[in-house]
Amino acid sequence: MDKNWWKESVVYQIYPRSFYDSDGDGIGDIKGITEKVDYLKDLGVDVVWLSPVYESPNDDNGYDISDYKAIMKDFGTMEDWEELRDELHNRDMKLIMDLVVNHSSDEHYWFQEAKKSKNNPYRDYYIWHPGRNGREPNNWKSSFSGSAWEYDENTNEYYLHLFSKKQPDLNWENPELRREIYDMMKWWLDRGIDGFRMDVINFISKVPGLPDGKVKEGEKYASGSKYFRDGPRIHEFLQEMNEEALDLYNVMTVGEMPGVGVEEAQKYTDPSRNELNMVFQFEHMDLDSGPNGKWDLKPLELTDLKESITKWQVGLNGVGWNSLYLNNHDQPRIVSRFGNDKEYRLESAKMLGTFLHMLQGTPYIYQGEEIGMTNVQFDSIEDYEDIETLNMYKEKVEENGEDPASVMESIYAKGRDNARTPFQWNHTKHGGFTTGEPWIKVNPNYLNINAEQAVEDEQSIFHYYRELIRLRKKHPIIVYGDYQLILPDHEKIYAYMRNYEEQKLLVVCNFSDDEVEFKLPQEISFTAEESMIGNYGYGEFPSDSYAAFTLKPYEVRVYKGK
Ligand code: TEU
Repeated sequence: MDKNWWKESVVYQIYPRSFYDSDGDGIGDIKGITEKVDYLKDLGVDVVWLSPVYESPNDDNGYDISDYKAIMKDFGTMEDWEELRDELHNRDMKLIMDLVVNHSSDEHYWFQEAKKSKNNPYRDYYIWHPGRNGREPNNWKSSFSGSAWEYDENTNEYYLHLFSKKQPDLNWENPELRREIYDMMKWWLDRGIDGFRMDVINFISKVPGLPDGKVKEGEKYASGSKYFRDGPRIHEFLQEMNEEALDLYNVMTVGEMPGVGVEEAQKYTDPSRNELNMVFQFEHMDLDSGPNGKWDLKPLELTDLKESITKWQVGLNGVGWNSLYLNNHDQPRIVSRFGNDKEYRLESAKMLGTFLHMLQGTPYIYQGEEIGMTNVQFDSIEDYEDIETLNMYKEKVEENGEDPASVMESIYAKGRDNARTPFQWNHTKHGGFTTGEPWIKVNPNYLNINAEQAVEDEQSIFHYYRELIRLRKKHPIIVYGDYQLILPDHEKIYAYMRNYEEQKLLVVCNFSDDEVEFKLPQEISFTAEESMIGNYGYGEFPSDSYAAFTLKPYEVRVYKGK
């Protein structure tokens, strides 16, 4: 397997709006991030991924871009951005930017022109269609509720928007549009960035004719994903993007790909195909979703997690490369989700971090994960800001007459604002995030859960994550070893081995609130030499008992041996 810097790195995702506000306007900004680069260096991460910082009307917090080459005024200036880049580079950290090119904002110049008339030169940069029997051109739904089409009165046609109506989809069939995107990418690459995270990049190629999807019983619109996910020209477009832009630079790429399967991901990440270094897949994030629409809840079955993770670990081994994540700005906080944020917050956060960082792939940490930030419950829907959450509430409660309390339960468990409450820096007002009024309320638990406390306390999740990152630098087996599941049917313990050259790692994770007996299956040959890390006083495990022991709630142990 080829060695690459991005395989050996740990990436830290920053959602700028919620990270640190340097000027007291209640909104996180770029200068705020620059003030915190030493905190990131101290944690030990190698790469920072910035969620969008471009000019945007903020219908979807920057994922609706109105100018790809300008910095959002709320976040600062291009000089601020250059300073951040330099401060990261001076500390040997890299910077990757979000590339959102499945859609733009409707306030982008291209769309402003496109909607002027049917023969405007920019018209074909977007996807326009006449209506069908006085209704939308097809039955696709938007990810953010309602139809995926919006009627434009002026030209008497509809435009496609897979997300909000302020996020019109770009028409990748148009070669001039593609050229503009590659030029824009080179413009950023020439400014010294180290790569891109590409938003919903497996949605950019749509099946010609945009056929209807199948409407589920009781629903108004259908998922059209069959006709735009991993579409007919996607691989061609990505290869072209490499030839025209990325190949000229030594950078990393990660494509966000809802619904992607492992076979398709093999193609996307096989280096000989020259498409992407890795993808964000969603299978493990969907295991606790029920069948009844958005954020329908279902408890996680550990055996499902094993099956899914194992499929990806084995499927990409030696073929492509995995990204590893349990959190991002769209997902609830993992300690509240697969862990226990009440009785075992520290233990379960450390166990989940170990589980993830010991797998094969590049780990991503989302801001606040390293201090064990949790989900939030605001009493009123008025306190929520996320467009997906607000649209979903409106559709379910106001249009379908569902019980508001049960809709709120879904939002508490799955809503995106769980990840977007301000970073908790210290125990002062608003968690030290801002001296003003924050754009979204701070989680009231900042008094106990904050970075200042975590940095001071040697037993904190923060210090534990530092150690996980340090270990990765020291032991190539963590990066390059292959993966082998053990105890596939156990409902509480997730255990696996890593193998590399003459070495082995044994990783044993208790995913439950109970004490559980672990016994190494007889057919597995392993002799422990040292205990590498653990969350109940590591280093103290008697080395002769590695093959059978009792795990405390959420305990994790990692042994290195032969
Ligand atoms: O997310 C795409 C995506 O997968 C989300 O729609 C996700 O499925 C959903 O939010 C889960 O509740 C990307 C960005 O990460 C997201 O923030 C943007 O809103 C979206 O694309 C549109 O750009």
